[in-house]
Amino acid sequence: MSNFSVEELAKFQDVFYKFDENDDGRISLNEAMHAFRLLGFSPNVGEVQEMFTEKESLHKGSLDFPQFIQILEKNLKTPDSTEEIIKAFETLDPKRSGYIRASDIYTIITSLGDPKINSEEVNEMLREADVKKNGVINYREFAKKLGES
Ligand SMILES: [Ca+2]
Repeated sequence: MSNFSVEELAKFQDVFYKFDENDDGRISLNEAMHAFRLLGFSPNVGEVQEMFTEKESLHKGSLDFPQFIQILEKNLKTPDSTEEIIKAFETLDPKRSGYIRASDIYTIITSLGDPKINSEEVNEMLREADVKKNGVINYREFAKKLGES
């Protein structure tokens, strides 16, 4: 049903239900926007609203968990800023050292599914970015380079 791992889904669920204060399994547009930001996603309001109208649900003006996930998935596929890419890298760098393994960067970039970048190009960029040739990359620099490409 989704491209997310079990761990990610558990985290999303956690946040979703945290915002669902009255426990009816649905959150409002405002709550949803807060939840997205908390999770490091930044869909625009229009896009989220579109989801509401598309669904024509009985519960206009609120999202259930599957809809919430659908919006996250859409945004995963179209990262719109360097900041978002950096956030994705940071999840693998809990100590905020600024460096992660090239192989992890590769996994993240290819899972973002950006059609503009193919895996060959990612490999090439990683080789260039690995200045110390130790398989570890300064991911902020790398994200900036990606944004420029
Ligand atoms: Ca609710």
